[in-house]
Amino acid sequence: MTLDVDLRRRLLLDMIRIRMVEERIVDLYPEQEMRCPVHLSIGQEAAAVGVCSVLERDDWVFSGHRNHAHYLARGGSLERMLAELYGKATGCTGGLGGSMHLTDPEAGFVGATPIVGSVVPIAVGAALTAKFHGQGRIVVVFFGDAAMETGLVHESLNLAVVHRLPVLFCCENNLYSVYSPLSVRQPPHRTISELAAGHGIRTSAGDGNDVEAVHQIADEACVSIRDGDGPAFIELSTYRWREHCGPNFDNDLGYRNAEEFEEWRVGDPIEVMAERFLWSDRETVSDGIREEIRAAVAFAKGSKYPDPETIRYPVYR
Ligand SMILES: Cc1ncc(C[n+]2csc(CCOP(=O)(O)OP(=O)(O)O)c2C)c(N)n1
Ligand SMILES: [Mg+2]
Repeated sequence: MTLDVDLRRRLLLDMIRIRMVEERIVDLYPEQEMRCPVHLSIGQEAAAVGVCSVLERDDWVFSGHRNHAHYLARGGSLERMLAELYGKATGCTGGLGGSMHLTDPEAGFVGATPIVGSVVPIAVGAALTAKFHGQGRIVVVFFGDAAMETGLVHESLNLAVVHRLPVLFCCENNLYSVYSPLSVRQPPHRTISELAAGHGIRTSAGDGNDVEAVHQIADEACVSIRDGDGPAFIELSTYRWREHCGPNFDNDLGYRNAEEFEEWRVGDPIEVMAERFLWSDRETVSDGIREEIRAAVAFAKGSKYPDPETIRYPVYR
């Protein structure tokens, strides 16, 4: 099925915008004004954009430590995201959370938690609420391949299947948990989607760097969830370009080789899509995004730090 031309353009632009935001974070990080760790999604934009493109306004999205792309693809405020990274009171979490705790409930991005796998049961709880209220809302939760090695993700999958909850589990398989490849963590003859399928959940897998393929896989899964058929699981293959945490490249560390990196770099989700899509205004569009980012950085840098008194509010209020 060929997607509508306006949709294809939007998918491409959303990926470019996310890439440009994160590359700006790369430039600014050495100034040491963003004092939180950052886990960049550069190279993984298609998964976030493709999945979020099938969602309705009322749906809820959750994520983990690598959540910038999900937040932006869902329509979270860029100004408030950058202010959060700068630890400012205008940040989306009041400057108290940093990069790994973004939230924009108005946009339908409920939140993110950085303990591996920990957000998954929270999302399943939200799906139970959504089912209880019966308004047709579905919940989407993004997590990495390593989360599939935590017990609570399997408990969550089981519970979601038993109660036929309206939740889409999106596993972004980028092959690594920090420096450990899947090959030292999981048996070679068993894929992540097979592992999920063992729970009796509707499961599919696809090229997570092909935004149109992601859109279609996610769309089919969400249609099934909205039809009341219970939860679904999708495994999206992708690759992180930068170091696990931080703005640099770390290929010199030797945990992955140059050939593997180059293979994935050539499969850049943005360039793959840009080649399929003839357009003449890439420069103009990029200039507009650059200006949006410039204004958001100025907003973030110009905002005040939170009053130290507020640090107790989220705990004791
Ligand atoms: C329970 C727990 N153990 C260890 C960590 C440290 N840690 C942070 S991210 C990460 C790897 C996560 O890998 P994956 O889930 O595949 O996501 P990716 O970073 O590849 O996007 C680890 C081990 C943690 N945050 N939580
Ligand atoms: Mg991973």
